[in-house]
Formats: sequence, structure tokens, C-alpha cells
Amino acid sequence: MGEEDRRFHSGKVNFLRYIPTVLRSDELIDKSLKKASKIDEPYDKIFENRVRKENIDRIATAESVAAPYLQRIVKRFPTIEKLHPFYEDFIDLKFGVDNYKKALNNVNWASQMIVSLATENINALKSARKPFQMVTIRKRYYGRFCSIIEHISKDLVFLGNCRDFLRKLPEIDPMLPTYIIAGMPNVGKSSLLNTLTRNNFKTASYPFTTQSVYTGFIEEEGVRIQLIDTPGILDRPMSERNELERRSILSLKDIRGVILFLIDHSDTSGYTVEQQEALFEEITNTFHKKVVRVQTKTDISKRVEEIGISNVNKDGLEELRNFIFIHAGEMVDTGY
Ligand SMILES: Nc1nc2c(ncn2[C@@H]2O[C@H](COP(=O)(O)OP(=O)(O)OP(=O)(O)O)[C@@H](O)[C@H]2O)c(=O)[nH]1
Ligand SMILES: [Mg+2]
Repeated sequence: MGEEDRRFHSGKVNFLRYIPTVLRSDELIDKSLKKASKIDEPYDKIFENRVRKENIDRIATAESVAAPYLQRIVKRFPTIEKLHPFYEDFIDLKFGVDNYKKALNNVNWASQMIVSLATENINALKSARKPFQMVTIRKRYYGRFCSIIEHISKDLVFLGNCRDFLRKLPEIDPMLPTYIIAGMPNVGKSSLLNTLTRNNFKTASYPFTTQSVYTGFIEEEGVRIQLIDTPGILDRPMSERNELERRSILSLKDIRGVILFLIDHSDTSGYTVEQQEALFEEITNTFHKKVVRVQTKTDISKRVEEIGISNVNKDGLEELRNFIFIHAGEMVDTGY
């Protein structure tokens, strides 16, 4: 893992990548009871003691496989309260926040039930006298153990699906000061991201759209800034989007930051300035974020905007970089 990678993974979002796999209920039952059935107590001259001990240990073993496993699921899946709204939006769109909460609650319930049931039956075993009673108690525990886990079988499948979805979400750190690079196709968004991050960025698919996002970072004197290039995401009117796409894109609202709106006056992008202005209006009105206009390709166009850059002759890039750092400081101070 390279230095940049290491830093990337120290971000707050990486936990989404380390949610454990979720067993199906039949797999969990199998795993627990298989281990329990391997328990074989050594000879004891008092037969009852041996039977008692064996049945207690079987119950304790089944419990000790299943309950911590379920607790681990509860702990490792982010609670909605802890999840940043940016990610909460996606879970809500895909699964419904209430279903997500309910599934985690049910798993938590099952794990507690398994523990208390084990305690109860182990106590019963301690006072049981006849070996056949002991076996009956243990079998009864197994029966109830299985039905508890079967009871949450839908929740386990559901959480397994959530895990697969969460792992694929773009690694955007919503806590970092962020610049979202927007603008019509071909205006030079990717070129700018390349230049600023020195070609060090990652790509991920953006949920509910057919598009990808590119994320990279720049850092100076301990200030770390996130840049996001959003080709195909902020480059056309929201009215042309379907509902899911629209809501998914709108979750960018939750990211603290500024939009850099790239505008190309060179007539080489294939879009007129009027078309670009219309998108500028739309983005300004939709996101309620600070939108900074940046003219691109100043090597082949007359400079008309306050901020202008060229990836070709490097004009204005240093100034833009400074601007980015100065305003990132403001973002941190004011929390916008
Ligand atoms: N002359 C000149 N050409 C540039 C500059 N920046 C980018 N280009 C060219 O413009 C074209 C589009 O650049 P990209 O960076 O791919 O544009 P984009 O906005 O990422 O495009 P999409 O990803 O399709 O939305 C490419 O051919 C670039 O080489 C610039 O500063 N000057
Ligand atoms: Mg691009």
C-alpha cells in the first residue's frame, strides 16, 4: 500500500469496506451445532455428571458461536446515527433506513435471546437429575436456538445485501473539505483533477447512475482537501434525470464543500457558453453551495472570468491551488 493509499484508508469511510460477510441462518445454525456436537466429555465415574457436563457444554458452545457472531454484525454495521447523511441517503434509497434499522435490531434481539436462553437452560441442567431429562433440556434448547436464528433469516439476507452495496459506494470522505468539480462534458474537468492531484485519484461507480466519480486529494501543511470529479453527474439538467438518479445525485448536498464550476469559453467543448450558463444556474439553485466559476483552456480562449486556468501552459494553476487552500481553511472554520 502506497503512502497516498495508506492516508486514504485512514479516512473515516473505510469502515464500510470492512463489514464482515453475513452468514445465512442455515449456515449459522450449522456452524454452531456442528461445533457443539463435537463436545465429548471424558469418562466420569458418576454417569449423570458426565451427561450433565456434556449437555451444558453443548449449549454453551452453540451459544458461544452464534451470539458473538451476531453481536459482531451489530457492531460492524454502521448505525444510521453514526453514518454520515451522505451515506445514509444511499442506504435509504436502496433499502429504506427503517428496514436497515429493523434488521440490525432483530439481529441484536436474536443474539440476546440466544444468551438468555442458554443461561436459563444451563441452570435447568444444573438442577436436573435424570440423564434423559438433561438430554431433553439440551434438545429443547437446540430447537429454540434454531427457531430464533431462523426467525432472523430474512434480516441476515438483507444485511448481506446491504454489505455488498455499502462496500461498493464511492470512497468519498464527507468530513473533509471538498471541492466538487462540475461543468459540461469536455470542458476540462478530468484534466484539472489530473493536474492538481498529479494523476493520483481513484475511480468508483456512483450509485443509481451509470456514471463514475473520481476522487483525489491534495495536501499541504497538514491541510487535506478532497477533490471529486463528477463526469456525467453534474453536467446536465436535473429534469432529465429519473427519480433515483436525481435523489442519488442530490446526496452530494450533504458533502461539506464548494463546487468548482468549470466553464470553457474556447468553443472547443461542443457546448455553447449559454448551455454552460444554464447548467451553472441549475447547479447554483440545486445545491445551495458556494459555486466558484473557473474558466478553463485560457491558452485558447480570451480570459473573461475572474479565475482562469490552462492545463496546457499551466496558466493560473498555482493561483487556483492557493485559492483552494485558502477557502478550505474557511470551510473548516465555518463548517459549511
Ligand atoms: N487547449 C486546452 N485543452 C484542454 C485544456 N484542458 C483540457 N483540455 C482538452 O479538452 C478535452 C476535454 O478535457 P477533459 O479533461 O477530458 O474534459 P472533461 O470535462 O473531463 O470531460 P468529460 O469527462 O467528458 O466530462 C481534452 O481533449 C483535453 O486535452 C486546456 O487547459 N487547454
Ligand atoms: Mg472527464
